[in-house]
Amino acid sequence: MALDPETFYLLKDSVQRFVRERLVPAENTVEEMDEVPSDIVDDMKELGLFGLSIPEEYGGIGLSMEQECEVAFELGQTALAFRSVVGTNVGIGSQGILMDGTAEQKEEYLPRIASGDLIISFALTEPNAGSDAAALQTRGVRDGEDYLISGSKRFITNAPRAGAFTLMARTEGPGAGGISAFIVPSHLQGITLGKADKKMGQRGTKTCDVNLDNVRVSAANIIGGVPGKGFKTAMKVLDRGRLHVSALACGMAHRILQESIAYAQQRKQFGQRIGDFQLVQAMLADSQAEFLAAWSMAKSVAQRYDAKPFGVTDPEVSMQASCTKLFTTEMVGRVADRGVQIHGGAGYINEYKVERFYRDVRLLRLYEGTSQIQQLIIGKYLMRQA
Ligand code: COS
Repeated sequence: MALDPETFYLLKDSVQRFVRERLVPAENTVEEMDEVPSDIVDDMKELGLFGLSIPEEYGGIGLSMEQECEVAFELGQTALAFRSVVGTNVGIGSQGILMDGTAEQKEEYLPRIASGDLIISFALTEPNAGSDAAALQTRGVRDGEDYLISGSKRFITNAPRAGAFTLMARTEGPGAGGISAFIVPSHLQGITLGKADKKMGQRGTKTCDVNLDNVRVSAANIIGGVPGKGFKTAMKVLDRGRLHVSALACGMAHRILQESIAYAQQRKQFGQRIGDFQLVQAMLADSQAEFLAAWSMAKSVAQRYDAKPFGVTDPEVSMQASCTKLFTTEMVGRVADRGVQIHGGAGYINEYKVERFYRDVRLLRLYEGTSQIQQLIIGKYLMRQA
């Protein structure tokens, strides 16, 4: 699946213009209001951003992983809250249905996800199951043609906006093989949302707990119709999500670098521009070199992801996706840190964008698998290969 190069070029051009002319000027509003303005969300729908990764037959744009990364890179160059509005529809919310769902599930849900009329969240994490996702405790107990689902999900991105959840629950017993993935409409009786999380950064993104108390969900809502496959679906979704997050990290690194260069060009100390000092140039150079390495890596691994059959796991590609998530998100942390350093005291002041971006990028090393989880996946693969 991929968009033809000419149409993709036009799409990318529109996204670049949208970021420059609509999103960057609204960054302060998002920070102050802790909300993405609804007219911007409408424009995102119009541009097709909710359906980037969904095939054309279901009303999406049908980008390849590499093309999706290129768009994520552009969206990464502004407040990450904008991307978060479409993020779960493009990635972790929809992809399980696309990869493993039945024909009926795809037809029922994907068109509305692609248009943005239905916001879908991914509900895996729980209070007692974060990195150890296979230990999740939310239960689905069979009751005739339905399951009764009870438990708590934590830090669920877009939950306050969601019309449905791709939700993992234990139906078959202990361990990874006991988990099933359900499509759970958010209006069902027994679902309540926790209070909005107050976060370090990424203001304008919406996360909260999702509590389920005997929520009656039809067995027909198990993704793919077969119980016990949910953990693998979740892992496949995360492989893809990790590449998307990598591209986002690279986009943000590029933006922070541009902010740092601009500041180094205009700020004068000791009678000259600080950018003329070699110690400042060294920081810029390190950031540029690391950004280039990271972005080259992300594009290259995305190409490898595209080269395998869709929805089929290649453990080598999964390992490479983890390498990419690890490297790119750690990289943007260093670039943001240097960005603040180059700005000096001004970098600690909220008026300058690097202060905000420094806080925003911290999350990239945590969600969709911490850096340590990526290391474990890589290490385990290497040991198994040997
Ligand atoms: N694609 C498909 N299947 C996968 C897979 C992948 N990328 N990774 C693992 N699996 C399969 C394994 O093959 C195994 O199947 P079998 O039992 O048939 O062999 C099963 O899933 C269990 O795998 P494993 O034994 O490796 O599971 P672990 O419990 O050891 O943990 C980690 C795996 C730690 C990698 C997983 O729990 C993880 O990714 N944790 C982080 C969760 C996360 O990213 N959360 C972020 C919040 S969601 S935004």
